[in-house]
Amino acid sequence: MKERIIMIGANGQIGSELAAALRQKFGNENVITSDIREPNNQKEGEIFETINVLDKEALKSLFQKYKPTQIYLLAAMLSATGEQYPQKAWDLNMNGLLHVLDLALELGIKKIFWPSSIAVFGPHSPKIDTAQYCIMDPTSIYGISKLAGERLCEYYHLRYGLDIRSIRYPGIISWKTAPGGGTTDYAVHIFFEALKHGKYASFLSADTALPMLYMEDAVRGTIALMDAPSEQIRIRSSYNLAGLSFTPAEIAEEIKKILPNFEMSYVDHDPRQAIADSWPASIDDSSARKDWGWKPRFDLESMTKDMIENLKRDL
Ligand code: AKB
Repeated sequence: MKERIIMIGANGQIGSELAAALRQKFGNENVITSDIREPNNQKEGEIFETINVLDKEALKSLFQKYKPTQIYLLAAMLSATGEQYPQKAWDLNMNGLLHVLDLALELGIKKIFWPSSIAVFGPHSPKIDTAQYCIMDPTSIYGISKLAGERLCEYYHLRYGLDIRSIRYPGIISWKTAPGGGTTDYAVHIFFEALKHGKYASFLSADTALPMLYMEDAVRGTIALMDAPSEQIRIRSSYNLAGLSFTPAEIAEEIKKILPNFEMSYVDHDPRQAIADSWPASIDDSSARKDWGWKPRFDLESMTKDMIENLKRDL
């Protein structure tokens, strides 16, 4: 079957690179990107539509116009910004998802990708190699909305047969588009600052380990999940996915191997520390490996090298 994709929230960190990979795979005419803001780097031949996911009628018109077979819903408010605007975060993250799920049912769109996050875990979840199924007591509004979203996704699959697929993304590290409003953002900012100013003040403490994933792995993993035969997708809430895991002190050491003059310092009392402290340090992704063959390619050393090489050329 010929696929046609609509991506919502396509201008963000993951959307911009995922959309490029999907356009390569399916062709420009079959990938429609959308966001609440115009993109600043649209290329000739690419189709973009401005849309607010909270405007259900506009969303319906968009779906009726392009008749997609797949929706990627990436519009969301992340953890740190969510703590500043909890009601807005809940509204965007929940109602955006509900609009897409309901319209998918109404218009017969079968396949949906929706990202969850390691933020679904909380202080009582195991910290190391956090399992797919365990205690989940998220304390951030973002994590609470993602956990509720996971339950909705599974419900719409079980009750209505929607082919929904999801990944619990860890922090995503990338050099093309910066992240915005997350707790894991330091792991991207550190590279930009190391190359521009030779130093970085981390808002997380030296020993705060968090799960992370390099963008190339994230894009490859997302497309592999969406390509897998439906019967292989045994988890319809969201899959744990691991790449690498490190602390600010460890990444600083790795950067110093390439940029020996790099200086790292730490800022006290940042509100993002409490969010990070409630999250896992590492993730067990054996279900994703077993069900649809997930395997990351980048470790701390190769990711650091690739980031610095690309940013050096780009900055
Ligand atoms: C965030 O830090 O909020 C995100 C996430 C882990 O989902 N990067």
